[in-house]
Order: sequence, then C-alpha cells, then structure tokens
Amino acid sequence: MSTEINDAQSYEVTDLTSLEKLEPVRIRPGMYIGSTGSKGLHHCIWEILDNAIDEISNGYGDKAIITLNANKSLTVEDNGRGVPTGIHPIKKKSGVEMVYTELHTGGKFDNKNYKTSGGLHGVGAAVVNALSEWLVVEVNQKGNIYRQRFENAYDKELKKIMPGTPVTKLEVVGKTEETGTRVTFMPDKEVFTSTDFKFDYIDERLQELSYQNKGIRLILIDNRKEESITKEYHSERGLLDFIDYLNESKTVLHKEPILFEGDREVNGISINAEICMQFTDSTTEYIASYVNNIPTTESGTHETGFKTGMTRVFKEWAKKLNLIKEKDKEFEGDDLREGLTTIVKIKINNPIFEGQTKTKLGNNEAYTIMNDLTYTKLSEWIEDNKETATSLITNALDAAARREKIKKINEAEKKKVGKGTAPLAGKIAVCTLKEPEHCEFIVVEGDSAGGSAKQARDRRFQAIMPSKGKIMNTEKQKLENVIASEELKIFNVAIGTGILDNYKESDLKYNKIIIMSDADVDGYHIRTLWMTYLYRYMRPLITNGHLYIALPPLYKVYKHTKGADLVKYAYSDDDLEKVKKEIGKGFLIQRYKGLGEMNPDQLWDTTLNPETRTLQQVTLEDAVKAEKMVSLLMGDVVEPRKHYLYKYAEF
Ligand code: TSJ
Repeated sequence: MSTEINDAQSYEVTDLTSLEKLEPVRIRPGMYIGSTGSKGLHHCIWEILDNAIDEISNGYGDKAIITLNANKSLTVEDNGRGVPTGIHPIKKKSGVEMVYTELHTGGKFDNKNYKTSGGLHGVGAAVVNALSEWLVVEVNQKGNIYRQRFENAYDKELKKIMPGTPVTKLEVVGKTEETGTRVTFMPDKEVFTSTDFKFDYIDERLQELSYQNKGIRLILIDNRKEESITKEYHSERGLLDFIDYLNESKTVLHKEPILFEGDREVNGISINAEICMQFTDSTTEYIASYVNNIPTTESGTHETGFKTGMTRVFKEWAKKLNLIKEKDKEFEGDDLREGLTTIVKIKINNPIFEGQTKTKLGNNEAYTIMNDLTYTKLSEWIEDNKETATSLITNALDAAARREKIKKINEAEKKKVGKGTAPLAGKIAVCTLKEPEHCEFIVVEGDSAGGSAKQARDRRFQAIMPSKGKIMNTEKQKLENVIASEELKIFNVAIGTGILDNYKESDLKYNKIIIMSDADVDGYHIRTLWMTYLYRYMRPLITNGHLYIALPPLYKVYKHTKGADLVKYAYSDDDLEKVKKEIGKGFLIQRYKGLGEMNPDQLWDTTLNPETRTLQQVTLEDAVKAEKMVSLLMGDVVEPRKHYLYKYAEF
C-alpha cells in the first residue's frame, strides 16, 4: 500500500504520461504477477489482501473478508481506515484513483525486489486493476460510502482503449457509520489462461496467513454454488498453533515447543524474527520459512543463518555437557535436525528475493542476524532445559552413526551394479538407449500388468519394473529397514542417484520416473506408498520434475463397423459422456478394473505411447500441504488421518 499521498516528495511529480502507465502490465503480465496461469490469477488475490492485512497489522480493524462471487469476480474487504479519499493537491486525483492507476516502482519480477512489506506481492493494486475486466472500489470513511469503477475503456486523452481506466469519478453513493475498504475485481479472460479461483488453494493460504498474523480474523465466503460456504481463520497463538498443526500426526519429543523472538539491525537492514521449533520422532526435518508473510520455498539466508546458529550452539553444549569425548565423531546439522519441525518467520525492511520463483531470500545481513539470534536464544533455552537438550544431542549422535552406516551401504550398492547388470535381470526390463534424457523408468503395479507392459513398451527408451503388491510404508519404518527392503534396493540401483544426502542428480539414469497403478483404491494406495518413499528419500527427483503418474483409462468405448472397430478411451466419468457422443449410436463400453485387463496393444495405446498417453507430473507446489499429506496419510497417529481422509474423500 502506497503512502505517496502523504509524501511531500511525490507532490513535485506531475507526470501526464502516467496515464499510459498501466499499459506495460497488459503487454507483459508475467513480469508483474509471475505468470498468467492459475498461480498468477491467485497472485492477484494475495496482492489485494496484503494491503488489508497491512492495515490490520498496523492496528486498524481486525478482519478481512474474501468473497468468491457467483459472477466469478472476487471481493476483498477490511474494516480499517479506508484508502484515503482526499484529493491530491497537484495531481488533482483522489488517493483511491492514484492507488489503482499508478504503478509502483520496483516489485517487478525481473528486477530485484525492494518492497518493504509484501515482498513479491506489493507490485500494487494498479497491477490487479490493469489485469481486470473491471474493478470496483468502495471506501467507507468520514460517514460516506465512496465508490469508483475502472474498466478496459476508451481513454479520452489518449484516444484509445486503455486498461484500468476510471469510468466514474470517486462518488459518494451512500452514508455509513463504518470504515473500511472493499475491492471487487473481475480477472480478464483475455489475460489469464484460467479465471477459476480455487477454494482449496485460497483456504490453505488463509490458514497459513492466520498463523502468521495472530489475532487477525480472515473470513472466506464462497457464493459460487447454490449453497454458500463460509470459513473463518483465526489464530490466537500464532506460530504455536501452526506448529501444533504441522506436528498433528507426529509424535513430539517435548511438549512445549521452543519459541523465541528478537529484533536486530545490521547495515541498515532491520529484522524482526520469530522462530518456533519442536522435535518429533519422524525421520526427516521440516522447515517452513516466511519473509514478510511470503513463504520462502526456495529457502535463503535467513534459513541458513538459523541452521548455522543452531548447529553451533548445540555442538558447543554437547562438549560442555560432556556428551562428546574429544576423539568421538561429532554430529552435523542434518543429524541434529532429524525429526525437527521449524517455522522461521521474519520481517525485513529491504528483502532481496532471488531464485527461479523469487522465493529465496538473498540478504547477507539476514544470515548474520539469524545466526547470532538463534545462537543466543537457543543457548538460553538449553541452559533451562538441560535434560531435553541432552537427549536431543544423544539422538543427533545416533543419527550421525546411522548416516555413516548408510553411506557405506550406499557406496557398496552403487559399485556393485550398473544399469541392467546381473542381479536385476529377472526383475527389470531395461531399455537399450543409455542417455538418461531419452529414458523412462516405469514402475508397474502387479506382475501381469508388468508382463503386458514389457511386451507393449518401446524397448529403446522404456524400462519396466513390475512391482509386486505393496511396498513398505516408509513413513513408519526406521531408516535401516527402508534400506534393507529388496524392492526398494532394486529400484535404487536402477535409478542410480542414491538416497537422502547422497542423492546425486548427475547419476540419474532416467529422465522420467513413471508410477503406473490401477485406478482403484489399491492402486491409489500403492501410488501413495511410492510417492511417500520418493518424497522422503529422493525429494530432488520430485522437485526437479522427474516424477510422473500414469493415468490409465477407466473405460474403453467402441463400436463394431465393417472395417476396423472404432475405439476410444475414457479417463474419467465426465470423459465417458463425451466419448460416448463421439462414437455415436451403437457404442459398447468396457470398464477396466485394472491394468492387467488390457492386452499389450491397448496398454501401449492408452498408457505407454508418449503420443497418446496422459501423464501427470508430480510437483511440490504447496510444501506445507505435501508434508501434511504424507505425514497424515502415512504416519502413526490415527485420529487426524480419519478426519483428513474424509476431507479428501474425492481422491
Ligand atoms: F489493494 C488495495 F489497495 F486495493 C487495497 C487496499 C485493498 C484492500 C482490500 C484494502 C486496502 C486498504 C488500504 N485497507 N486499508 C488501507 N489503508 C490505507 O490505504 C491508508 C489509510 C489511511 C492512511 C493514513 O495515513 O491516514 C494511510 C493509509 C495507507
């Protein structure tokens, strides 16, 4: 949110070309909101919502309401002071009009980001206006209801259609005792590839935002279907609630989470940091980090600083507490963080965002500050909690020993077998090409489907691994058992990368790893087991885009004719209706109960042939959700799982 109106310097600027200012947004929307897909569309919501949350965080108002309207537009409103409605003395425009028609400098995607609050977001409400078919702002202030409307409309001065043009003045349309801002916009179908707002996506983000901004009420209303849905998010304990949520299905090793906060300044960079940590008996660590409310999924200097500070203080205390004899092997940071859930949340005045998706913090000051703060605060905590700290350090030493063991096993396994050498011959049908970029590794559920797949495949680039029944649930197993599993060993050797810290992308032998299972409950379970294993043990395989799910058809729709039969496949029930129409009168339907029912030709046409098959790439877009899914679906604690399964029953 701009404060330009009260800023003396900006009064000197009288820039008539500012009328043209929204045009670049239409020409290159990606530069301002990242993409014109679903992500970019939702970016518009966060953009507007940020302003409301800012206002509330500053102590004005207590709630923001997001409404998905029946006409597909979206409304965000707050009960703050309302965007200033006064007229700017030089520009002769209202504050409202300036907010919606003038672009912020900075905050662009191709640039380094310099925005104080909002970071990635904070490119300004004007951007949303420019990308909307129309936008209406209403402000309750000084006893009046003000309203102004913007559209893609003819601009009298520029004599052409311009985006985000005011089509009304800021008018008083009524009286009210209340204060606040309400913005409604209709995303432009000419800009976005999809203009469907996704309830689950917004839902998840609002929950996160309520943990980040404790005390604020965030309300989501969906009026698109006959029955309206309302959800409210509100957290009194902030990060403490968030960590309970994250660890809901894990077994925690200490009841009270570690919570600390601090303000520091280095070289004009000031940071307010809040950290919450809790150890669990899980085999992996999980860190969620945020900068100015934005999830930093690509990590950055704040996370690294935290980790370094934590390792440093625990190592020092390990010596002080006589847990490491001089000659003993020490532990490393990773060993210490096994099973640790952490939330790192910082506010910083001048964030520099880097990385592919601009979600990696780059400021070196953040490293220094977080390192120092973590060291100091954790030292105090250990002082008061020597018993817990001792057992955590003992765990870290155990983890270090296990890691050494695994490394040795891994190296031995890697040396033993290359692609297609003896021990695998019976199990895996390898492909003839060696270049990974062409090769696919397909895990097929069941021996009979595996057999068909071996016959049907293109043996030049497709390798098949038939997988008998269910692999172990790696979420519930200790590392040593996972490593001992025959099935996983075969898989690991074939893939070539190694697991956990030893994962090496350059050793990957197949560009695509494809999980192919039946379209039924068992098949779904098998797929989840594989994904759980890969998520925990070979995560870069997923984040680097190598993992795919094959989608086999549910139905074959066909008709006998004089020549060759007319055949089409349907991949969903909706699809079936479409395909029936395409085939026309006299169609017959075969419902596939499993991959095993297809003959090799059918299997090739529907699921293997790159020209005709449908693959679904597995991504980790929402890291919190992925972690929750895996730990909930596969973990020990049963109650939340039931709840979750109900929630996601449609899977
Ligand atoms: F994005 C947006 F600009 F469209 C927008 C802004 C959207 C929504 C839903 C809310 C807001 C918004 C802005 N809510 N509250 C404010 N506050 C101000 O703009 C404001 C009010 C008073 C003063 C002041 O100094 O008196 C300063 C500001 C920035």
